[in-house]
Amino acid sequence: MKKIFALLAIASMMAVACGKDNNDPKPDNGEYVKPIEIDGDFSDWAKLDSKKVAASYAVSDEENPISALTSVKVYADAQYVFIYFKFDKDQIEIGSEEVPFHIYINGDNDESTGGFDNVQYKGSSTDVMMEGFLSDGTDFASYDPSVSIWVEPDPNDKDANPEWSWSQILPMGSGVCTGAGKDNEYEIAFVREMYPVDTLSDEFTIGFDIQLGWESVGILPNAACTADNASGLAPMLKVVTVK
Ligand SMILES: [Ca+2]
Ligand SMILES: [Ca+2]
Repeated sequence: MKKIFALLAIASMMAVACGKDNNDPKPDNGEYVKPIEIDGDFSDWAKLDSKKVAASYAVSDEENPISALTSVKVYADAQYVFIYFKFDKDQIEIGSEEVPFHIYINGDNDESTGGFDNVQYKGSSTDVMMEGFLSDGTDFASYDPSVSIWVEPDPNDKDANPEWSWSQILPMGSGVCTGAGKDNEYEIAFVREMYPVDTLSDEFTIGFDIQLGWESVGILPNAACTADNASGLAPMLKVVTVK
């Protein structure tokens, strides 16, 4: 009996110790603890339950030459959408120019709303697009993008671009996101409450691109370029909110 108590005591001590190391976003007192700090230290990502993190990895650059974005991870909780990505340092020089980065969100998980379908992602039904910079031209900058919603292009308007038809809701610098980078990695926290159309669904899909000179040089998710899919389009990444 004594032995059992001793084992139970050790087990409970271990549970306490594990709990402390676990970076648990829901401590016992119910207070919200941000699971990811936007500080350019990416070790906090390793502490998340990988089953709850959506991830996408680029196909090889032989399969798809738009290859500057190599991997992305997304973790969404009730307050934030956290994004982590890695880029190819040989293609992206943070210190030499401004580096645009876009986030595309099908925030209602509804294929009948939004647009940008089959432009960069298969059937994306994108409702919201964020456009900002990772670099100010000399160093990493905090990503604080403008936010736009998709508007159906007017078929009677000769100047309308059916592939790029956005209406800006928030200007750059509104505080919708914060970001920090180091070497070839970057992390972003997007304030969920600032999503501009209704509320962001618990399940949504998302895609990303990194640009140079306003041309996409990396897109995720992506797929191999084939005869049937010359542009190497893939569906956007599905994210399920952790509650
Ligand atoms: Ca961090
Ligand atoms: Ca949609």
